[in-house]
Amino acid sequence: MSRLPAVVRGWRGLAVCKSCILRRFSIQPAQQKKIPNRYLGQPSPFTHPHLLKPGEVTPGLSQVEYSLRRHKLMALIQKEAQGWEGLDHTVILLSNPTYYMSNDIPYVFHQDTNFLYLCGFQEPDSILVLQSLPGKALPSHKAILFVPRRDPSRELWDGPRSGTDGAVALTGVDEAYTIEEFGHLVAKLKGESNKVWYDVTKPVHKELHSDYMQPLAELKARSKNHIQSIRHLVQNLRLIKSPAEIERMKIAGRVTAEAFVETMFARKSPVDEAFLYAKFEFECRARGADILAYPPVVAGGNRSNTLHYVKNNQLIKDGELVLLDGGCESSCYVSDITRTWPVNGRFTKPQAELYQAVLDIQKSCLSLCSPGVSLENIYSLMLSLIGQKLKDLGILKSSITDSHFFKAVRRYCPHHVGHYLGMDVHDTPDISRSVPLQPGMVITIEPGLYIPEDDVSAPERFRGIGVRIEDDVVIADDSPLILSADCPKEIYDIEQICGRSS
Ligand SMILES: [Mn+2]
Repeated sequence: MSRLPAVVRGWRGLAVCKSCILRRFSIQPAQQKKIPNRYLGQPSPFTHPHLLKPGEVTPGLSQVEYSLRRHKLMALIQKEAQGWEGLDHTVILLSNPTYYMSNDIPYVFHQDTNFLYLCGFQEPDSILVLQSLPGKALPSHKAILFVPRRDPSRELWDGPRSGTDGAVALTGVDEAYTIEEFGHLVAKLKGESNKVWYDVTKPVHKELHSDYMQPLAELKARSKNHIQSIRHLVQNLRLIKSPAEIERMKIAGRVTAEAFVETMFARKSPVDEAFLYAKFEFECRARGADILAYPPVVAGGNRSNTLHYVKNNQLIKDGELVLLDGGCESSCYVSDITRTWPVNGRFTKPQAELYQAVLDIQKSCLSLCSPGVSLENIYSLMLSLIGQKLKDLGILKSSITDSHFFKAVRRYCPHHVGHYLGMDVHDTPDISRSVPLQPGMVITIEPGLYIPEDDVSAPERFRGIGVRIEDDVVIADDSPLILSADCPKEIYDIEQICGRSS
């Protein structure tokens, strides 16, 4: 707190920063409540000082940052709510439940990212409520968490819970109650003067939804004051990353890039895809990643032409390429990188030709990553470039007519050039790819060429080869920042690494 500029006391225990340019949003929580001297349901600066600094809710992200996010959301609601003056606004977000692998055996818990984005609370079966204040204009609001109550008999099995005091002290929300008390709040929201913002169509916690929110939604649907979705507003905020978020994404990118280098170097052919999978995961986690961000694709030979190949259980033969599409999650932010390399350390001539073609296209696409250009724009460029390369390589006839051109190109690259990246791999999925890129957006650029072995129309020497090269890119005013820059992709560099004897 001491690093922050001078503050004056503001409304409701929040302090208003006088000197900040973003004065409208420049708030910071009141004096931080003391974190209980015990283990909470997630790392705290007290129990995990190697992960969190004082004032941080999750590694690298402070209570101030989370508070700012909530205020920005309420400011967006203020804009959307014009014409409904006089209503009280309540935002409700559910956490994820615990999912079970089999009877009594839970999967590792992973929090819903919209919920996490707005409060950083990492326990299941919780609810975040943002409530406008009577007589005060938005974005003024109160942030409340409903959390699992402390229960020694459950904590014996599942580990400590934060409880209401821990939740408030750790996250900096204004108030916390046990989840059983949520019903009292719902009862107050039934009135016509209450506007509720909640995702009825995609509830993330089925039980909490059917117990509390479904009946409320049905009641509201019969009135003129329907429940309004909140998802698109949260995604609009999540689309532009803050400097602190970019720092987390740099870590995820660097960790993954290093894991790729280790995996390329690890073992020569013949090698089991499962070994490379395990090696990649080990190297990510050994560097502090929490989990892999998704089941990686580790595809040798022709299997790289199956875009979502995740069985990863075949032997890769000498002379084959392996395509590894993998990423990790580190402190709530993910990476998503793809590299393709020869398991024996040497590209064959056709492999090198196809690889170089994809690399050239990928670099052209990267050079377009600047404000004002959209992912759709880059996709169009990618399709044209792929078409030209396919002609140069003799895979497409140069006489192909325009009407068949893009259909043929899409056969050899059926996926888009990229997607938004952040807390989720396919981040902010409801945001159109036609939106002009802005500084702070993070995207992937991942052109590929896939020539299945049974494609008799392609020259025989290319059949069974699939190549994708994927980098993670932060859009900036000047040149873009490549988060995966430490991951080699030039043929020479890859052969140097893969060709070294381990
Ligand atoms: Mn991707």
